[in-house]
Amino acid sequence: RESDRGHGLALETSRPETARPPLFQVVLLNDDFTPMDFVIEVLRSFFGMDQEKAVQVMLHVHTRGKGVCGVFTREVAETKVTQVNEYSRSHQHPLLCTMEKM
Ligand code: TYC
Repeated sequence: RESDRGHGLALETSRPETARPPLFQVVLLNDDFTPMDFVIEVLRSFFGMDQEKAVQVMLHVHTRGKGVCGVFTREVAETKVTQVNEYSRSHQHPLLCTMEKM
């Protein structure tokens, strides 16, 4: 944001400003039914986590109610949310994924 970077005069005349796209957290929600192993599989396959990280994030969601799977630009975040929700539904699990603007 302009206010984060200064007024753009004098000290920064030679550095062109580069726009940063808005970022979105992709968030996994807890539920009482989805098996822990299925959530771990989702975190590994859609978000590239190793086993240890996936267990850590799954347990965070299980105990705290929700948790961040990753931070992406809008289109990538929307694609992740759709793919995870369709995958969960196709396996008859109620697991839900959403996105939140940062
Ligand atoms: N609460 C689920 C259980 O006890 C596990 C779970 C974790 C479900 C994370 C969803 O996003 C989730 N089987």
